[in-house]
Amino acid sequence: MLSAVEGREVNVGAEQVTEPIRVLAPDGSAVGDPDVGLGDDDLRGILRWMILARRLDRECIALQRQGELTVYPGFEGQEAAQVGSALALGPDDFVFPTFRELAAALVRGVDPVQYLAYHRGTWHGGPYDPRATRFGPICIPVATQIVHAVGYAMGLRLDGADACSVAYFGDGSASEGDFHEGANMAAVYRVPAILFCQNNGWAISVPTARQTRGEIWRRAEALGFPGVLVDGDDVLAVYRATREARDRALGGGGPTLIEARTYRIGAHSTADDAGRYRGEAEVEAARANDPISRYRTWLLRSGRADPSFVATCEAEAEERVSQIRAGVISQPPPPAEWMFDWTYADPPATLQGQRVEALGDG
Ligand SMILES: Cc1ncc(C[n+]2csc(CCOP(=O)(O)OP(=O)(O)O)c2C)c(N)n1
Ligand SMILES: [Mg+2]
Repeated sequence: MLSAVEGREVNVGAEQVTEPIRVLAPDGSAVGDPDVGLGDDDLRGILRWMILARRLDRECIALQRQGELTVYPGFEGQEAAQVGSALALGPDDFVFPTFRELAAALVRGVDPVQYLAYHRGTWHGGPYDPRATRFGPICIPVATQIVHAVGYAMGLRLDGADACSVAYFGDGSASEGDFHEGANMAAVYRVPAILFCQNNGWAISVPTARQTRGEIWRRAEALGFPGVLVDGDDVLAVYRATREARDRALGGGGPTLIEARTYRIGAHSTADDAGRYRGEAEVEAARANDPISRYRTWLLRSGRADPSFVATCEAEAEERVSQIRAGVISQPPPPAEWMFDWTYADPPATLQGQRVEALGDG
């Protein structure tokens, strides 16, 4: 039976209507047990991470507008989903991200300057060492990282390792064959994997309601493993759901599908104009549901932090982000000959011609 981990069901049908599991209501009041097994220092640390993540995200958008990054996919509004899930992992767990998990990367200890080399176009693919922080390369082809995460988890199981893998993906990615194939393999081989879907309601301009008729978290039951629906803007609920999924994975209980329902305030990326397909009213509603204010309100009201702590976090974020900014803009462009290197052992004549034209060196 999956009932212990299901969301509270209020209606089932074509609409996405199940009430997600929640610890904190949008106004910051506790509606579930806020004891997720963390001490006060760690609870304050969650806010520190979310404030830093948002500050960095906004800086990245500014950097792109200033011509310092080529394109950048923002995540404002998704800080709780990313920070809460990443903090629930152990050091040996391996994360397989999409292209939007900069907040999770920060938590894992990835150097943001190296990470952003990808978006600056100074390196392609693996600007950081995935083994150092156990955070895989930025993955652009949607849903392919799910297959990688499941394969990695099969390896973990064969090795008898005390770790799990996590695949992040979006609601749109859940329509890809890779999701279905990966999720089924994860179930059949009972691998220690967490399939973590951030459902922001949109896949670029396609709303979730036109993407799928059912609810994503429910698909797990059909494949024979637990699915959980969690409020993705409630960092404590996300942390708890991910922790439980991890405990299950490490205990031999196999995979878990987590659907974290959230909303992204900004456009799909700096190359997108969301005003062409979504109304301002839903964005305003999401602003009122902000994950950082929700958590900050709870921390302050419960006496675990005071306003000076919040001010310190903001000042620290400002300082760290200005260092990151300096690191990013000091990266020189890569040598122009890289455009021609490493693709062909014997470059065709057309490419040779272009090389001579660009570099003058044949
Ligand atoms: C295989 C593949 N098809 C299409 C694209 C183009 N594309 C990039 S992001 C995206 C939508 C992804 O939506 P979702 O999974 O909900 O993630 P979100 O962008 O909302 O975080 C698409 C179709 C791609 N990157 N890879
Ligand atoms: Mg989406």
